[in-house]
Amino acid sequence: MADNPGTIEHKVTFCRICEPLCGMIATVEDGTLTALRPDRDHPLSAGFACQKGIAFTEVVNDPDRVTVPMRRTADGFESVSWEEALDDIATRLTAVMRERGPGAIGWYMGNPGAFSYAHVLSIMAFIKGIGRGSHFFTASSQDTNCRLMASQLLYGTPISVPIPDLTRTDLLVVVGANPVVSHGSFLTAPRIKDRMHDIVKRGGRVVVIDPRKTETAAQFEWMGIVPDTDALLLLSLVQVMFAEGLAHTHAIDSLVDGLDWLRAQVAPFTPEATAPRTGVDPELARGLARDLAATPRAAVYGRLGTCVGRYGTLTSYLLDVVNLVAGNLDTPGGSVISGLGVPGQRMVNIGMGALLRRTYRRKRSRIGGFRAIIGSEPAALMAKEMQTPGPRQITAMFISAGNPVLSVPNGDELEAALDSLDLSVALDFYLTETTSHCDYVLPVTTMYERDDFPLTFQPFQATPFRQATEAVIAPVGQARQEWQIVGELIGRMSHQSRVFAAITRSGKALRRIGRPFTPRMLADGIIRLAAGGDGFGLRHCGFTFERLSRDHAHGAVITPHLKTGVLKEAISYLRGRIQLQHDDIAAEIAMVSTLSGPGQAFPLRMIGMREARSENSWMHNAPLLMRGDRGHHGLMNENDAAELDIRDGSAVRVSSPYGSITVPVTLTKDIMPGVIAVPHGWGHKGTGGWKLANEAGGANVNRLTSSEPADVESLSGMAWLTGVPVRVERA
Ligand SMILES: Nc1nc2c(c(=O)[nH]1)N[C@H]1C(S)=C(S)[C@@H](COP(=O)(O)OP(=O)(O)OC[C@H]3O[C@@H](n4cnc5c(=O)[nH]c(N)nc54)[C@H](O)[C@@H]3O)O[C@H]1N2
Ligand SMILES: Nc1nc2c(c(=O)[nH]1)N[C@H]1C(S)=C(S)[C@@H](COP(=O)(O)OP(=O)(O)OC[C@H]3O[C@@H](n4cnc5c(=O)[nH]c(N)nc54)[C@H](O)[C@@H]3O)O[C@H]1N2
Ligand code: SF4
Ligand SMILES: [Mo]
Repeated sequence: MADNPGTIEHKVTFCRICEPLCGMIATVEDGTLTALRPDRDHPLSAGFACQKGIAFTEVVNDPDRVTVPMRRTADGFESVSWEEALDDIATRLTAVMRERGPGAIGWYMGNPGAFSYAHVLSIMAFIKGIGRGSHFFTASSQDTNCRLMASQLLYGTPISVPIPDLTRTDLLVVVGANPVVSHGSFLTAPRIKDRMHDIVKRGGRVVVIDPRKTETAAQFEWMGIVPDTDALLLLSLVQVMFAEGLAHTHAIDSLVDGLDWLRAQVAPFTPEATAPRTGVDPELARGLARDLAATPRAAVYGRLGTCVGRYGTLTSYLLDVVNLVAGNLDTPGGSVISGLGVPGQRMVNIGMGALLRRTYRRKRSRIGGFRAIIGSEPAALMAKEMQTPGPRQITAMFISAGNPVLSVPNGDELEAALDSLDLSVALDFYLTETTSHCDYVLPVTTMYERDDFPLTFQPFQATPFRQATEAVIAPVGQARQEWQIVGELIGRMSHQSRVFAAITRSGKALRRIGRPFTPRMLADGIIRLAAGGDGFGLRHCGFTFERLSRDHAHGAVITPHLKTGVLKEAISYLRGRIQLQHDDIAAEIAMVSTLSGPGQAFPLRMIGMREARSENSWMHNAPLLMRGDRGHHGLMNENDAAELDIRDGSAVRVSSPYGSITVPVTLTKDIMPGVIAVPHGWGHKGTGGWKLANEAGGANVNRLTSSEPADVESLSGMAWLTGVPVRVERA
């Protein structure tokens, strides 16, 4: 990076805080990032960026940022050299491996990890190299694993996930998502709010099913629902379609196995039968089922609110089933599984799916016996995996890009567990509630200090699109990229595993012929093989990593619309048909049908709430985002509050069977009675770390959620974060 003194440069790049990946122009003065503004020439975000994206300059230049390796001592952290830190970590890790085996080692990768291809790929290599029995956790068990599991059941592979064809649909039903605030998830669609308004402009509708009249629901049509009852409503929608002869049976008969089984399963769930529990008027439910089946271009889209209840896999499965039975799967304006467009996609899916299904069957968590989704275990059980003695007890733990003390159920338990480890290492740029418990905090680069290609999000783009970027500034201080840190450890431990030895050998061989050995080779390979790529020379002018970042800096649209009629390619089962019938699904349906309302002791239900100026737990130290009297507060129905003699703005004590917190509440009509919404990611106390965040106060809502195996969703290991029974009292 040539950063000549006195120069001001404007570099084209993109934001990687959340999923739309908005185009950005970075102003770099003398090698320092001084401003970020939205890129008007980005084909999709076209001059839009949100407050978080703009405020990221303050994260890069944050005086509280960790920019040198830190080691924990009896009285706080001290800086150490990279050599000293890496040597000591490798030595201690080797000792753990020798004495206790790979099963004593664990890694948790948090949400921002998914935005860096190199981070993901290097950890996968590391875990593989540590060997069988090691533990791998990600934020996905608080987020997406049930969605992946539903896909594994239906299509045979967790990686075939349908998205709504946003740009062509005429009826979009949004279930448990708040895209006006979240900017879309499992759906990469810059300016998503505008795209939803386009639907209305072309004469269509957007219906939002949510316990709260959210910022999204307020702009479109709101249908209130009792938390954690979506599965019942969706069963009713399918029941109506079958009972009223609206099901597109003829069209889908050749696509699926188990249609009669499904019909029998849903038969008891008439809208009248489920209404007392969902709170949805039976006529409204019937109307919605009819509209979905009759509108040629309609799609149901579910997100976090449908994943973090107790029936996440069933709910995700039913979302697809509604689309399928209504004739809206794999159709223009419907719900579409769009792959990367690599040659032999079906064969790739058959192979990958078989492998992942086998891992699912074979790998079980030590605590609770949960199966592994894409090789990952339930993070809700991480603390118990550290504290329960026996073979495979975790005694050495790595945490990259995560703040599980705030993001995982029962943060208190996790804090204690982290303190009990023989070795704990964080890869982060802040001293947080989590990292401040670690023996080492290794400083990493922010997104603007690394090259990138958003590999994870490619199949979820509403408009197929490619963009890659180079780093816009050099690493701040001594920060290093995650893959470089992992690489250093692998190099130091090459005698400990065959995988590490092979990686080290390949690295040396490549360097000898003058080629750098980096994960970029893999990302480049995928770009070249995928739609729009150069096919390794077969397609003249096709994309490579370098051509994308150099010649298409603002990004390139590949096709204006999603490809449809491609369902078969997405299916991993050899029969090439969707499998509807599963004993596990039947068992979940039986369970949800006995679902009871809240009891006397905990009469309310708690849900989550995302905020425009937060990103989970990690942007509360940016002054731009903390202006005004910004603080943590819950949201409560004003009638519920009146009964409890609670006034607007007053502090309340919220208690669940698992813990309690105190938080001020705002009163509103715009939430279902019996429901309280509390944002997560607050309650900062990163010792010696982010000062502004610590001063902001608030409480860790995950002191109210459960880390008991019985409360973890059985099929996919999802944490239970919504519909949690609580009691609210004046504080
Ligand atoms: N500004 C901002 N943007 C973000 C984030 C952030 O923290 N701040 N986080 C990012 C991350 S990590 C993610 S995963 C995405 C999430 O993206 P979204 O899923 O779009 O965002 P949420 O706000 O979590 O939306 C969940 C909605 O489900 C509702 N809900 C809760 N329980 C239920 C239920 O039982 N049934 C139904 N039908 N609805 C329910 C909630 O009221 C809420 O409106 O957002 C991303 N974007
Ligand atoms: N009650 C409740 N709990 C929830 C949720 C909820 O809705 N309700 N949402 C859940 C969801 S969807 C998610 S995704 C999780 C998120 O949970 P986590 O991923 O565990 O936590 P984050 O708050 O996203 O913390 C991200 C950390 O990564 C660091 N970081 C940022 N960028 C980088 C980077 O490039 N590299 C590295 N190494 N570090 C970086 C930040 O400093 C921060 O410490 O929370 C979950 N928890
Ligand atoms: S919406 Fe997300 S990707 Fe876009 S600027 Fe904001 S934080 Fe960045
Ligand atoms: Mo998430």
